[in-house]
Amino acid sequence: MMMINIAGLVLISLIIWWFWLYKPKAVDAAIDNEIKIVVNNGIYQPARIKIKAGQQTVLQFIRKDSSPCAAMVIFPHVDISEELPLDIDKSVLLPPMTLGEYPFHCQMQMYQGTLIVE
Ligand SMILES: [Cu+2]
Repeated sequence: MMMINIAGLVLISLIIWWFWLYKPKAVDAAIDNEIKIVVNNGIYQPARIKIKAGQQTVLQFIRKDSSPCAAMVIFPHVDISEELPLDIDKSVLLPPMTLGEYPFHCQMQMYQGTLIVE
């Protein structure tokens, strides 16, 4: 009985960690200068991208997922939506942005990413 309770607790903490606490490491565009983002298996890789405030940034998308879900990438805060061709690098130019965190996603928001402007 005790073992079952412990197993349950471990499972619950794992679920909490995965859904609420776990944040993939952010990739720093300021260091790499150009960020390459792979679109595949329902995730942007990387999904958290640091960019510098007040300057233009180029994100290089490469879409590996042939499903129509992955076909567009949308940056709602800067009014950008771009079609991503399959298996071809696609550059997306972001205008200078102010400090903050901005989500980006596909049309149906299955793919989700975050821009961290700092
Ligand atoms: Cu989608």
